[in-house]
Formats: sequence, C-alpha cells, structure tokens
Amino acid sequence: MLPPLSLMLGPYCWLLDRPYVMGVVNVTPDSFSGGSKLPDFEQSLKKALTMIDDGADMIDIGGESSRPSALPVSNDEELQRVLPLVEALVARGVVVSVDTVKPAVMKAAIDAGAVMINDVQALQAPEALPVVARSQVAVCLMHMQGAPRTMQDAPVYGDVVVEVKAFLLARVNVLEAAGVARERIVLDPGFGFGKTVAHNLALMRGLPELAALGYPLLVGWSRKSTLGLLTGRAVDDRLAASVAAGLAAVARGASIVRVHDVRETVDALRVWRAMMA
Ligand code: HH2
Repeated sequence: MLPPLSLMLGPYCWLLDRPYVMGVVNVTPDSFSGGSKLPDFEQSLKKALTMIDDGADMIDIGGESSRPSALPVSNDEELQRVLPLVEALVARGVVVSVDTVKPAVMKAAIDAGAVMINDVQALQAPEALPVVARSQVAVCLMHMQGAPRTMQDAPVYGDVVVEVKAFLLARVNVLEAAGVARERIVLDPGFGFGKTVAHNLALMRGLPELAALGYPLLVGWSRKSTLGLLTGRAVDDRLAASVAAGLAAVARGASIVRVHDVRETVDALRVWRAMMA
C-alpha cells in the first residue's frame, strides 16, 4: 500500500487518506443537469451550505457551463455570477474551488479566497498558468479532447488511456517547470469531455494507471450522459448510477469525487469504506 497523498490548497493541507467529496454548485442557466433559470445568490448559497452540512469537503462553483450547447459567458458576467458566492462561502470557512477557464476569473477568485482552480482546459489559456503559479492554490488539470461545442461529435483515440495520461503528464511538467509544487496538483481524466461511452469505460479500467502517476485524481461522473446510456435514465434520474460510478472510481484510485448529490454520495462512501476497508 502506498502512503496517502497530501494536497496543499492555500492555507489548507489535506491528507487524502479517505475519499473527499466536492459538491457542485453551478450558477448558470444552462448547465446540463440544472434548471433553465439562473439561480439567485440566496438559492446558491443555501444549496452550498446544505452540501457542507451533508458532508461535502469543498464546494466547486461554476459560472459557465461546459456542455456543447452552452452559451459563452463574458468575464464580467462570469465574475458577477461566481464572486459573491465565493466571498460568502469563504467568509463562512468553506473550502472553495472555482470551475473556470478564464484567467481573469481565476485571479479574482483567488483574491477572494478560493483555494482551488478547477480548469477543464488544464490552464492552457494564455495567462492562466502565471495567475495560478503566482498563488498557493491547488489546481485541477482536466483532459478534454477538442472544445466543448464539438467535443462529442466524433471523438477518436488510438489508446485513450495512453493519450490522456500523456496529456496530463505534459501539463504537469509545464506546471512544475513554472514553479507549481506537485502537492498543489490534481489530475482528472475528464469523463464525457470528448469521449464516447467506450472511451469513458476504458478510462475507468485505466484509472489505476493514472493514479500511479502519483497525483490525486478527481473524477466527475455525476449525472453524465454515459450513465444515461448505461441505465436508460434521464439526467434528473441518475442518482443511483452516479453514486455507483463514484464508488467504482474510488475503488480504482480516485481521491476526490465531484458530485451534485452530496448527501447520498457521502453516505455511500461511509458505508462502503466501513465494509470494504
Ligand atoms: N464536469 C463538468 C464540469 N466541470 N470539472 C472537472 N474537474 N471534472 C469534470 O468531470 C467536470 C468539471 C460538467 O458538469 P457540470 O458542472 O454539472 O455541468 P456544466 O459544465 O454543464 O455546468
């Protein structure tokens, strides 16, 4: 058994000796699993605090959907959506991550006390890397093939595990060369981002190989379309499928699960660990 990894997130240090749960709060009108109206501040705050009461270790706030049909959002609009919530949660001692690809949003979020940047583009936007490198926050580097608008059209890989691993390792090398300590880096294979069901399942089988790179793995299976294809369930009816996928990912080496349904995930992980550990 390898010793548990640790993760530095600004002033926090997590010993990853149990699975951690990241609760998703999207302040968007068009996220794939959300409603069709922009949630207001009070609704979002209540949702995040309920997740913390239910056992979430951190909250991931998103102000721009990454689904293929999502409308692009300006810097100002995204900041207006996420910053008040970041500030309110940080003031309450909550560990906050911000899901963004925009350097300006990253900078403002870090200044407001967010301790993780979750970037589905793995800090590839110009200026994203220096913003994060200058700080002490953690960063989640996710793999995506193509761009959100077209990524699901016809994704093609030779060997999806080899290619995702090579991409993540290349990004890690760029970050470490820029001075980002390895203890601040989290990797994510990006389930559903330019991947077919077969690709996603191959990546699940290959998860131990990604974990062997020695960085904590974060996985986002919650409510995703592969679960819909496996079960025949609509997006608002994928709770059991999401919980099962989260457990399977932890069994294969994931350290952090990114979920919409915190209470059920936390309960399932507690029982599973008590019985399987
Ligand atoms: N999935 C989504 C968004 N951000 N970040 C990471 N690291 N990993 C993921 O798998 C991931 C992510 C998509 O889910 P959601 O936030 O619910 O939807 P949307 O992007 O439509 O807001």
